[in-house]
Amino acid sequence: MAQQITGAHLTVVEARNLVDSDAFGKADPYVVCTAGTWKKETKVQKATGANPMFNERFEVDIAAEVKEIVVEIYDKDHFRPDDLMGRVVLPVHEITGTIDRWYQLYNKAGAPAGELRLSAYPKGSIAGHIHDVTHGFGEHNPLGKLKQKLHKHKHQKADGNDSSSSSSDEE
Ligand SMILES: [Ca+2]
Repeated sequence: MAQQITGAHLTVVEARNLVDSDAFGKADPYVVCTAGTWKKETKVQKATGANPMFNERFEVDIAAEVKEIVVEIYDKDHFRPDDLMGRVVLPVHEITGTIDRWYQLYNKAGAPAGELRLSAYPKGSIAGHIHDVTHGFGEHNPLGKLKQKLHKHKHQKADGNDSSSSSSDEE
């Protein structure tokens, strides 16, 4: 049997069709990635509701006994525990080359709860690195930042919200 990879570059790209259950306006989604004792989370995308853009990349350490990366989206809440919006499990053995696709999310009850786009490739893979650069992923990539800006702008327009300043804190 092939040796398991010891690490991966994982980009949390964006989510769509999340079930927005925020009690006060739109949901404030953030993503938590766990692989055994390794754990990282994205920034909170405040009041972005059902279709947040994250575009954050992590270097995941994958210990020999770890067989899956658990990816969960939560809605940040200030006065009660954060709600789980959706969850997907990415088997480590599927990260053999470059993956870039939409994953079905499920809620606590096991019902479909929107989709999450993830991109991943094994640590040390050249093909994956080229993919990342050409697609503008990664926090240090200016193209990635620009994409995020354009996405935000588009959504503000669609919502009829033309205020360009930082949104008010509604939590
Ligand atoms: Ca919230």
